[in-house]
Amino acid sequence: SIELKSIVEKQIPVKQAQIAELRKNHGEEVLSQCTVNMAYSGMRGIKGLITETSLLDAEEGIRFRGLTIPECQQQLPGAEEGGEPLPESMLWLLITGEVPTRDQVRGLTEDLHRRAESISPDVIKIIKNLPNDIHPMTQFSIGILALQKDSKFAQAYQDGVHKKEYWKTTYEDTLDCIARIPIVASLIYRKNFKDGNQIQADKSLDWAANFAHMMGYNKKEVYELFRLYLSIHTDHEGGNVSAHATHLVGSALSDPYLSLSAGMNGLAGPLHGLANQEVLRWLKEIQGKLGDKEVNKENLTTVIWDTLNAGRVVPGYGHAVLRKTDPRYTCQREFALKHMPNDPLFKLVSTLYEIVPGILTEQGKTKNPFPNVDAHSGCLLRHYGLVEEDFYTVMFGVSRGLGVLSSLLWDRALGQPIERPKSMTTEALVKQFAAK
Ligand code: CMX
Repeated sequence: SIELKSIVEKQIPVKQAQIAELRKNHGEEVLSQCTVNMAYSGMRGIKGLITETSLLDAEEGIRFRGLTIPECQQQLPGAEEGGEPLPESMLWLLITGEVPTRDQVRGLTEDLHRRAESISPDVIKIIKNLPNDIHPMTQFSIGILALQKDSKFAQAYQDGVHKKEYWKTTYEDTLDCIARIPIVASLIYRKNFKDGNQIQADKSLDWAANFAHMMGYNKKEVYELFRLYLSIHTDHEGGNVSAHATHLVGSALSDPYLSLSAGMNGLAGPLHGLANQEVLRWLKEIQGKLGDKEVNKENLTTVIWDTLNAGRVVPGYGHAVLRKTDPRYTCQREFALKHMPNDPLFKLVSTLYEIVPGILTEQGKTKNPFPNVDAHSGCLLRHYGLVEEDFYTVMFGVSRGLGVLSSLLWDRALGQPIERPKSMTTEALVKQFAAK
């Protein structure tokens, strides 16, 4: 929307001045140190990235522009009275740091509908022709790359645009991309798992509800679930694989489509976003093993130890930064308690929640024995008939696009440089410490 763009335009010089002041006064101060162990441990704990949209606290969980998930649920405009926030509200918050009014959100929804309309027919053709034995996440990444030919940033760069103007076409690409990825995703869904016919957008619906509609789901409760799901998966600060990959690739001035596609390839890994698919597979495996037997703590304990003793991880548990139950898990649990308390799969997920942390603690390896976002999402989707777990990470990806592209917009607005950390060889380190 024109309003959103003009707010960003006003915010940019303020933020630039704030950063200039910070760097002038504290530019040479140490933010964190990097030990040899850290270099060998996936850079865990090194503070070396700037991401403006959200911040993760190990105990408390994520804050989107300073707001916790319950605060977002209270403050961000939704579609239903007392209902879940609209992802458009979240997008506005992520980009501007401000809670939007209902009118502002309505304007943004309309803007997204308009932008979605002009999706290139070639993209639809490319997706329709993709073989179904390509994983939906790979198809999604290909779909985003197919959208790239309409990148306004790439065109502007070719035309010799001034650095100071980069953010303007990044903004256009960001909103175009967010408007169009639900079409790409729903088309993959319809083609892979349904009759293959594309369902046209319903412009009377908000972005999330319309996505559900284009996939073929039209219950009010599903709309609410999509609004919640697509709001809470947006952002998780900058160091996670999908956010970092998007930022890294974007730092080479690859346009938002190329950058997001890179992020999605990272999200497709089983230790990151694919964990939601893995959780559902694992839950079904448990159900298969237990057969008609009643689910109880004793027999589940055996199954969990079997998983660990087979050298596998318990999917949906643990986190690189969090040290408590993920609030994204908690709000999904609350949704289940409100809408589907007697669902058998929810009961299984709940019982696991009671015992997995104790078992992981007893095993003594995991730094965080508590559940993350992926432990719960599949059971909610399955309840409403969305049983195709291979598709779950695509839904995560559609949501993650909102966060990582908002960040990328600010990367360009603030003139962040190409990312290029220094790497070492083991040989060089051995030599460096040999004299000590
Ligand atoms: N089950 C079994 N073992 C686990 C575990 C789990 N859920 N979580 C961590 N561990 C193990 C690690 O594999 C590691 O073992 P090794 O020492 O043998 O290598 C050890 O505990 C220490 O790991 P950590 O420091 O606690 O965790 P990391 O920061 O290295 O990894 C994560 C974090 C999420 C990859 C890890 O907890 C994991 O594999 N979890 C299961 C997969 C999952 O749910 N991923 C989704 C995360 C959320 C998201 O990005 O979507």
